[in-house]
Amino acid sequence: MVKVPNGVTLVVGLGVSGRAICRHLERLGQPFMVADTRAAPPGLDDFRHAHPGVAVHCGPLAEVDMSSAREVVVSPGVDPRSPGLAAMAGRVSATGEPLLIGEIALFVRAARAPIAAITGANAKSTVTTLLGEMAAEAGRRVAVGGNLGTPALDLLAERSDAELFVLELSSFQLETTPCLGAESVAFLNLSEDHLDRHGDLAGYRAAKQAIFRGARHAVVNAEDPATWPDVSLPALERFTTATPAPGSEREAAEWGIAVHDDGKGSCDWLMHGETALMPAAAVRLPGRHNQANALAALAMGHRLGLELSSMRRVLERFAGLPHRGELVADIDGVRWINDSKGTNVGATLAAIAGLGPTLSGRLILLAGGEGKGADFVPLAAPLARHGREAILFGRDAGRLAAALEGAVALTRVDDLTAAMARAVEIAAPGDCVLLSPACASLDQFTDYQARGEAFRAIVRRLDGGDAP
Ligand code: UMA
Ligand code: ADP
Repeated sequence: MVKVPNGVTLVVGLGVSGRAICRHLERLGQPFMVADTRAAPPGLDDFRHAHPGVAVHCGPLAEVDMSSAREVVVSPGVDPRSPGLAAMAGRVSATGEPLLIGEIALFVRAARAPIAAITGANAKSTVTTLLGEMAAEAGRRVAVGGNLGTPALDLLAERSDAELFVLELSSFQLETTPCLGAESVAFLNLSEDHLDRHGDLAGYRAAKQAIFRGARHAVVNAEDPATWPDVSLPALERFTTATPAPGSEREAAEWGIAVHDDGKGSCDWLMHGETALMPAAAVRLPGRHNQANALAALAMGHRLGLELSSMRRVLERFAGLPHRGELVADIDGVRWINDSKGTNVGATLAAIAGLGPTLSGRLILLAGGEGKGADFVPLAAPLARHGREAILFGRDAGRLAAALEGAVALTRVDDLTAAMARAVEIAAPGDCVLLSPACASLDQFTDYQARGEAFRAIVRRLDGGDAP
């Protein structure tokens, strides 16, 4: 048994967050040691080199006696309910602070500028990036990171002059954050993901509800009650892309879409209550789901005092992040779209529903990988409406096929390369070949970026006239 000495902090995990936690504790002069459940975590030698003298335990956490630790700071990829840690859950310090926390709890303690935080099953990175760009465009010294990009604790050191932090937060980060205390938060949507960790949708939702703790303003999805807070908050606003009933007045706290005539003709506009903000078609990101994302970012930016003109400029120019609905090429009238970040059913549903109605042809869906225990049946109806064929690969291809049977033509292949070869055979002008796997990539790729890069590389070869 390895004992954490009295007053020493235990950092669990040697990944990106774990290393940021170590750097932060070092800056504070707080003694710490590290444990990682893996026998040989990647980058261990580099770590020892960067932190000589820091004790590191590799192997089961049940071998670590943490009863005297000052506190235990866990990385997001480590389940706080796992053996060895579960006993620490619910324990508090002499001053009543939980002893088992995550990186974001340390961040909240040290941050000296307001926090704007975004969570949801999907669209977090898009909305986080939009809001960060809007704040920068409005001249704010803004630092953006968290689950996306730079780990939150590194922002404190790298951007010590920041007057605003914009953080993307995952359910894993939120469930170990006792009180975020953000100036403005958004809970964008909820659909099945990470069920292998959270057990069921209720567990996933409960973890994400932590974003509301201590929040002074929140933005939620009017069409998704699961995003509404369980607690009462000082200020609550909603966004919706549903068409308002004819003649109905939009509430002042609602951000939505309505037909508006600016004197040059009438079309759909993004609205705040009864105030028209900008034509929906001027948002560069395609599809209704991205208009929802624009509304959420506008609502948060408004609360943070950003001028509408700056926010509009960003929405007019922002073309999207790689691997999220990215048009890679149009080859002989067939559009090839990389949505490799569609790693769960909700994201793939949004991609099919957003793209399907825009096609003169049909949709060819490339899907499969690690399904994380999700129910794929919701994909059947939109595929029946818009699909030519679903081409399935990877570990959960069989589960996908069982869920989609009868709704759309199905082909099972070994991998993405074979899926793309099949797509070439069946695609007709006006069609769209969409890689939106509804699954994680880890069975066949290192991550979703590698999967998206593989798709891009094959499409580029096709564009040059080669077979995949
Ligand atoms: N691991 C162990 N034992 C350990 C520590 C880690 O087996 O003791 C495993 C985990 O189970 C996981 C992997 O190692 O498979 C990485 O875990 P980690 O906690 O060390 O992860 P980090 O490298 O610190 O990266 C994390 C986020 N990853 C996860 O939450 C899994 C990164 O988000 C995030 O960018 C980074 O912190 C900085 O904050 C990635 C992610 O996939 C993009 N997030 C999930 C998502 O977006 O859906 C939540
Ligand atoms: P996250 O950071 O939450 O994973 P991203 O911005 O990276 O979110 O987008 C992930 C996926 O979500 C993409 O595949 C994208 O097509 C899909 N998506 C984008 N907007 C929405 C939305 N409003 N609702 C559901 N899915 C969406």
